[in-house]
Amino acid sequence: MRTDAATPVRLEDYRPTDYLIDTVSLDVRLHATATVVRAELGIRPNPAGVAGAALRLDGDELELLSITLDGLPLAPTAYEISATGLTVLSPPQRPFRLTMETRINPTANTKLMGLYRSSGVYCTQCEAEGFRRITYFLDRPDVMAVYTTRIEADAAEAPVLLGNGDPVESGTLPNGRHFAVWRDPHPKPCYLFALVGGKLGRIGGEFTTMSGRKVELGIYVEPGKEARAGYALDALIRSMRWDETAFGCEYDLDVFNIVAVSDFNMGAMENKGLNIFNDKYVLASPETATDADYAAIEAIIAHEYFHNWTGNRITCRDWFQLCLKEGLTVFRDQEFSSDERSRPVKRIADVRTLRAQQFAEDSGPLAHPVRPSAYREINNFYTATVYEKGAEVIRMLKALLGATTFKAGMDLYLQRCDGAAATIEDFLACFAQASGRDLSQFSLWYRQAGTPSVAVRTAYDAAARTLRLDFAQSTPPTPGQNDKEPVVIPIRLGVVSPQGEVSPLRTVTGETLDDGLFVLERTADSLTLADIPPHSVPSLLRGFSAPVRLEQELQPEDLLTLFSRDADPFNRWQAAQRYAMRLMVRAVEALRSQSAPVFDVAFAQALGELLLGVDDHAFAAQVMALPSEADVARELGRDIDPDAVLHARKALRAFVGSQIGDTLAATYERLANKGPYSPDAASAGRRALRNATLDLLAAGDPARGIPLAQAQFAAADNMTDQIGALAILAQHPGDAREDALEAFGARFAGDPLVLDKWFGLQAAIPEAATLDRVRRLMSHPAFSLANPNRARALVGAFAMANMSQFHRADGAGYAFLADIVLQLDGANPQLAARLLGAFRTWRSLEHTRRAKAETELRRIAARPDLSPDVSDIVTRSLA
Ligand code: B3K
Ligand code: ZN
Repeated sequence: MRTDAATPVRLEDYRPTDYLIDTVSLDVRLHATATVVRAELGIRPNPAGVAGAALRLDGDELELLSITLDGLPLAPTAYEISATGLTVLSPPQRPFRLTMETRINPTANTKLMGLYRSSGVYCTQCEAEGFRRITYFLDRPDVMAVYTTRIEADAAEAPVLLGNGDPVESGTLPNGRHFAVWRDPHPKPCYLFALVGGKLGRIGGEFTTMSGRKVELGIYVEPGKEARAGYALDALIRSMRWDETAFGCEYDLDVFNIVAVSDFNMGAMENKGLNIFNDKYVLASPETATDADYAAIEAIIAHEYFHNWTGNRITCRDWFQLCLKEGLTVFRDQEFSSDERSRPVKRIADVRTLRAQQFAEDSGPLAHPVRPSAYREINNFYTATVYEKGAEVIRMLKALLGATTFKAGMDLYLQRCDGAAATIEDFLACFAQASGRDLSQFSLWYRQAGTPSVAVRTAYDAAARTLRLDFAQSTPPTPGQNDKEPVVIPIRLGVVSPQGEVSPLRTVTGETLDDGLFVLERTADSLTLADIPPHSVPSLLRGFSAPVRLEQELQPEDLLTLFSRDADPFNRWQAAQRYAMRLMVRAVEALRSQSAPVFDVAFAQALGELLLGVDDHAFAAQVMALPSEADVARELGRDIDPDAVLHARKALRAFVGSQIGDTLAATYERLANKGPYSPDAASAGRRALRNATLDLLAAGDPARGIPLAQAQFAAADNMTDQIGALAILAQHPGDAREDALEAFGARFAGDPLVLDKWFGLQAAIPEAATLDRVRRLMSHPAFSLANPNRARALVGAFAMANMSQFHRADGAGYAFLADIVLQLDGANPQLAARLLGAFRTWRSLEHTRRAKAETELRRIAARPDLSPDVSDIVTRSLA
């Protein structure tokens, strides 16, 4: 079916279903190619629907074997089947039982939606619309039912059988088969359904909830990898405790299971009581996982667990409300990681991601509001905008209302909407009630796409000692939204004087700025502060208090003041980044006019001074990581020449590395490992800074840095140090690099998750030979395009983490990706559409590349029978 002509689903067209499904009883007889699913649905007319309407159930790639209504076979004239569903033409207008048997083929399911097999393990993925690939159903989140699942399988093939909820029965059957019955008492939408069957190893734990309920915890992994699941279990227990303390949310079943599988389209899935994870976000050991992996495991384990309240108990009325669960749950997992680790460092890392992913999305053809108003393929809306910007909107709400009122609003939401399929309006109403405020202008953040800019002009009156700040906001047009309204922007600010922080901040009219918060609501507004000493510098948007671009003219000396003295760590980091950005943008301009870039010694010295007095290693590591090529490209905005950006950044790194080489080398020595590896935040911070100093040292003085990297690579007892050294070596062509790559590839030949790092690192080498290297690696025995982790590690890294090579001037990078997308589309459209997203910035490139990118996008668009996923992305990209 061609779907580019299909009518989009629109938020404004929402209406309740004509029927409700209250109970679902499933009997799934697992078989590799012919699984039979018997579904008994307890259905009744919905009082809110149209009386007497036909009952249209969704279905996809199902083979119907039988259908009965209240136990009697349904006449062939009483129903119709199509490629997208089954319609019972005139269902009874009273409660009734519809029983259907369908046959499905899990082995042929390469889309990884519905029931499929991953390395022989049967597993499911139903969000957003996968349940219709298991049985005919009202596959939408506002239909909530109580599920009982009986799973039957060959006992040798699938000794472990898991379902949602609590186990109620199990037993053996003739012919080597066995069964298990699971019951989930909590009504849920079908996207939260899950089952697993396979040979799996288990580690277990126990958790006692705040009201004394004992919960049995299990983490299931590939047999033999149990020891690598310990950190995930620890993170789960900490998450459960934290959610009770921070949000009062208690777990509500006797069992909580997590299963790790190796073929998964995303990170993980919050199925009720049975989370299914990409094994990349469960398995960790010092030798195979980096500190960043440990942090990601902690965050994702927490995220999926937190969904139990924000997502599962309170679910979404329709998929337009996706941010209701995702934005809020990202906010919650970010808070958790901030409490478990360093809050400022977590904030810096999150803002880096937000800018890299969401700002990039928001400024291109795929821009959409946090709550979109129409979609052709919902799977394409699991985006940085829905997730990350969605979390920023919650954070702003907290900033505007204050922590206490925000808590009251959350409590009201968790109590009032519990058990409901809710909307953003329901959510905001709780905060409006708790605060007594009108949140209608605030709600614009959900409807209006695009990243607002806030331009600031400052004027100091030396005689009056006043500082006037003039703010003006504007949001650029985005697809379908040309005219923008002003949004509510919380700007946290301070003033850094030569004597230190000006506190408290007072306006000329005598008001104190509570918490240093200024709220910009109109297109333009101003603020005049009293008693400001001369040579003070305003520190704006502290902690990145709103997801906006700040345009503030700051001179190098102002940036140095903020960098060395700002009380807000985020803005200290931001000042250094801004300084580096200024230097790189000038370098790009210099390269454009064929002159050599000139840098500023003061900047390098400031970084050196930070290292001399450093106590927060993780923070310093964030400072040393200069803005990425993509950051620079976004700053330039248009007519981007990725080669110039690459060279400008290389040149600045080489300059800094050579200016402060001795300090870098001394810091590297001082931070050497003592004692065995531990993934805790402080140790991870030390390793991060040590690797960052070596990286800059090697950039400035390869003769000094490369041997150190080689030694570190050879001696490393943990993956962070090993891959850190390898990443440095990879930047420098030559034998040292090739030898290390070969040694690493041989050492981890049997460990696909580790090889992913190796694939990714090679795909990101910014050299013309990389595309051929990537092509070669595609025929490596460990590579398979069918596995999403492998595809993302190699092809994804090339397209998204190697700006200069994906955007090669000859267009070969674009052609390569387009071929892969077309090749993958038939098998796994979700993955194909994700990879295609790499084109999202194509319009901001210089004209030759722009034309080449367009040619490839048009080639994809012209292909008949594209999946809805790819068709949607390519159409919007070209619009
Ligand atoms: N809710 C899932 C994502 C499902 C994606 C479907 N295409 C994981 C998460 O956000 O927690
Ligand atoms: Zn989520």
